[in-house]
Amino acid sequence: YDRQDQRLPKQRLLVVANRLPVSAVRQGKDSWQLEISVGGLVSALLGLKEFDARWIGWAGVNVPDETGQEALTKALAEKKCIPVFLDEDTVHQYYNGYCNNIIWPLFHYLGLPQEDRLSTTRSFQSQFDAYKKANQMFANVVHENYEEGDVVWCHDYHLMFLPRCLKEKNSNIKVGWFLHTPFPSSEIHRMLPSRRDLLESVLAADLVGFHTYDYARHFVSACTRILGLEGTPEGVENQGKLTRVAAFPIGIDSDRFIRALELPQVQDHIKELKERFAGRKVMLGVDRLDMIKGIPQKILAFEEFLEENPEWRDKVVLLQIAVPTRTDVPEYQKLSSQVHEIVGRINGRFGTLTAVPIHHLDRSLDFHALCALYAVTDVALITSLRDGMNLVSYEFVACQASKKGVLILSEFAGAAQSLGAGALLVNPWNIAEVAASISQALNMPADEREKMHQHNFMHVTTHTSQEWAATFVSELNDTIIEAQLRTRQVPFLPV
Ligand code: ADQ
Repeated sequence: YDRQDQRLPKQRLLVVANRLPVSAVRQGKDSWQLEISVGGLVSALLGLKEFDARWIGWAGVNVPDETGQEALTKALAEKKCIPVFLDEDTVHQYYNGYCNNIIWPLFHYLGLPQEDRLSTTRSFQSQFDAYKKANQMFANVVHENYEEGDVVWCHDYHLMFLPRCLKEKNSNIKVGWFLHTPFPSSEIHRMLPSRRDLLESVLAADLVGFHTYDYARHFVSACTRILGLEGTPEGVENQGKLTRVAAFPIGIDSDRFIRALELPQVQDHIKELKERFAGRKVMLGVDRLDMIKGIPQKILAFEEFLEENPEWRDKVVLLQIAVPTRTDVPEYQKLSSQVHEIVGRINGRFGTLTAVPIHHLDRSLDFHALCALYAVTDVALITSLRDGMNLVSYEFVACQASKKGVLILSEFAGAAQSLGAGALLVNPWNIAEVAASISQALNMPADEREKMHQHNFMHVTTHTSQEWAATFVSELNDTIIEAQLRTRQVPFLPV
């Protein structure tokens, strides 16, 4: 397949992810309103001009009736999206259960649920069954839409079973799988009751990708130790088949952020924010409200900083924007109350009649408001306890061309590997160390800030989401060519 030849039709790419990049709201019996949400993955794929990409995934709504399903399928087709319809019980057991309550915390080193061992063990099995069933439903939709020559790119921990489901029915399908979270040490992965099944299923893919070299290494050693397979510098060998394993660090569409800063409404917003916080340094945290983001630890470190540096108390403000997610899960409700309580205590302690040290917002900001906030920030504070990559750090850097603020970044975020040399790296569990870094960041001389910013800006603007997606898909294509060469190798070898 020669992708350079303009006369050939574009190669089709089927992107399979748990959620479609669309929010669907039912307007009537057979009418739907759709809105595309432009996240990192969507803009990455928009940049892949040489492929004809379509999405397969769940639309995030329960549509039990056939009329509704038909209408939604038709509406989504215009956006090149193909829905997988999951019923409520499957969503509960597969998505809330196995994905978010088991794999997500475990892959972020937060352990497995352990309230009641026996009932947990039983529910593990039923949730794992639902997980496999859901993955099979995704596979069915892929098979229905697959055309020879298509490349299938599966995303994330929700779909670890998918490569196997796809290959079982058609071994010629070219399958890649990419994990957006960390892949933990094999010592952590081996706690999972379904540890073998998941590894074997992922290995059915032709190419397996992670954000960092460390995650790739953990995956290979899990395959070596748990499955007894051979790891090679290229990947994992399993019964004569090589699954390529490599690191593909994601990026952002940096131009989209840089261009947004020029817009009049963003400029107005920047002006307002500057006036609002005149005379104070602005520190910023932007996270989904999730235990992995280390929000309580971050706020406690800020409190320690204020305690030890009274001269800064009325000269700095921390804006923490935490969009709530998974609000029906009790642990997330607990986290929300905990954060509110700490913020209230600190504001009560250090606030005055006219100003408080922490502004905490429980909501999402629109893209332009977010860009303006990034642009006026002096210090970004990212203290994830674990994070696959962390795109907020990249977005902050992209918006800092004039301010050249400081990035304080957790060493447990994947981004520490790419932006580490241009950031103050911290262990988020070490509150005193984070507090000291806040002080260092606020007092950093301009030339040092400039040097660190340049390093990061160069990285963020050259390692973009488009480049990430293009590299992954091109490597997936090469893998396939190599696999074909291997099968043909013997007859073609000169004697
Ligand atoms: P997330 O855990 O969601 O992604 P992150 O990479 O930081 O984490 O991306 C969050 C996105 O949501 C950013 O684009 C950010 O702008 C946006 N966002 C967060 N809070 C917001 C708010 N309050 N208002 C508006 N927008 C907000 C997962 C992994 C990461 C990995 C990505 C991509 O957990 O580690 O980097 O996938 O692979």
